[in-house]
Amino acid sequence: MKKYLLVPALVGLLAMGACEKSAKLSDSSIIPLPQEITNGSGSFELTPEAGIRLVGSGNYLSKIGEHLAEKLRPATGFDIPVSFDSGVIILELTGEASAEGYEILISEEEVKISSSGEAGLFYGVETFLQLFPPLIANRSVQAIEWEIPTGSVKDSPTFEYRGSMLDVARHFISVEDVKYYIDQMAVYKLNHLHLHLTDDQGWRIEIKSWPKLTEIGGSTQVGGGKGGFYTQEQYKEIVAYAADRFITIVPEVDMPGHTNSALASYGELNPGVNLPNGKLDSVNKAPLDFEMPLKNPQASELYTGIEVGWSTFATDLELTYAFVDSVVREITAITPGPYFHIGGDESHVTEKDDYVYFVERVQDIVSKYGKTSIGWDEVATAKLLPGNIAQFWALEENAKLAKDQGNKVLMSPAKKVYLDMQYDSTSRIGLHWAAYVELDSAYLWEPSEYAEGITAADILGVEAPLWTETVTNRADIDYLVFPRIAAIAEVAWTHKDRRNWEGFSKRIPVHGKKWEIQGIGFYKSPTITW
Ligand code: TNX
Repeated sequence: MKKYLLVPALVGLLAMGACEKSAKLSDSSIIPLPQEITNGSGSFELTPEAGIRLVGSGNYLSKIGEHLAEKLRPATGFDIPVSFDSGVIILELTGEASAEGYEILISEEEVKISSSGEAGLFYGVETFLQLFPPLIANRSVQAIEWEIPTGSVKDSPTFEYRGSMLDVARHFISVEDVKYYIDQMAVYKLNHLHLHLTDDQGWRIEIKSWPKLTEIGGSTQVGGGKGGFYTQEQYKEIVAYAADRFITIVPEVDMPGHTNSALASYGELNPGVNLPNGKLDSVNKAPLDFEMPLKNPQASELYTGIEVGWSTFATDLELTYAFVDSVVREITAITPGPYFHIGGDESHVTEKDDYVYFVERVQDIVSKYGKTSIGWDEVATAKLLPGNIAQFWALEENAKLAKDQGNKVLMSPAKKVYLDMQYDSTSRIGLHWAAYVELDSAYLWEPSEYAEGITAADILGVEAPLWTETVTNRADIDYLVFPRIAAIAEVAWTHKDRRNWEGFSKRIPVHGKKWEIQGIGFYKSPTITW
């Protein structure tokens, strides 16, 4: 009798053993999916004795080591010292390049993450962190074994620009929440954060030579709340925080349309066709003397609604270009990244010729301050300077115009990557003018096949904007951004031949578990078995 009872128990034990053995590196829920994963046959266990050993030299090397240790310490409860002397987790910087590719080698004894660039090393660390069970995201000690499968990863991004945008103009987003967003972007290897700093409803960046922009223009937001703005010191703090995570800040001043907050602050910039109450007037058509302090003859009223396309700068006044020059000068002086975004969208009340003239002059100003302009796709109706970028969001013919001028396109098709689009008609916030964007839809597209005539060689990268007409707090951000940001990050990073929805849909629930642990209220898309 006993003999027979033993059999099922033995089978059970064997099955458990087999199950542990079969945990393969390639079954890990890494997002974005690495380009190459090779399985080993054992496992590496992180123990209380584990340390991080740095090899090489670079400004950020120690920070990368500390970043990894900080992520591992709370849930494991281990010390995880970071040093140049010893440790079973080796972070090796093999060059000084800005390379984003990396390799991970996991044996039973040690883990080696290497790259010729610090960004690559950082991404290797992010991938490594994703190999641990989701409990690693806990802030308190979890009594489990921290085992990961052996094997190797070889990875590099498909597109060099992988971004997201925060519209901090419609609703102001605090420095703290921007930093939180940067942390989330880093997990998914996004490397550009575009800040939409100005719009009709608010001006969110201190400009010392034009102080009323924030005094008046920064004083409200959609719905009439108190608004807010970043001082230049706070902006620098955001830039530095992002840089530590290999994220470049791309500042945007949207113009000549979407400018009511500036026009409410300095009426001198107002051609008089842009009052929210619909009144027309023709003041300021004559050139003004632009000695400070400025008179304020025709300031428009502050605006807290969500209509678009009704405001414009006076494009025929030299004052306007003196203004733009000061704004670009002050912002570029505190922006180390190569880009300055000039907006250019939905300027429906700017005459076509005036629009083209304006865009060309503003590009020259940006270039004078050593930066490359990015503009929403309409800017391609003007003559773009070499190297400038058109951000495709709506019109394929504009993307084509950019390509035909030899300029690159940044892909932000509203129907796929607009994070403010509702998931479906029941979504509690969001808009739906472009589409309802379910998680599978955000995943199932390929940048190099999306717009007629635009191939991989024409594409700088992919960016997912979060417009904030309906977004008022962090819970709203979480709900619209997660899980779509993970899908879009994979579209931007992982080569199309390696991507498929089935694989993604199996990996994303592990991320859901981590989000839950972190208190991120993500959208539980019904396309996924969470
Ligand atoms: C269009 S996309 C806009 C924004 C709005 C957004 C809302 C673009 C370049 N312009 O002004 O916030 O739609 O989805």
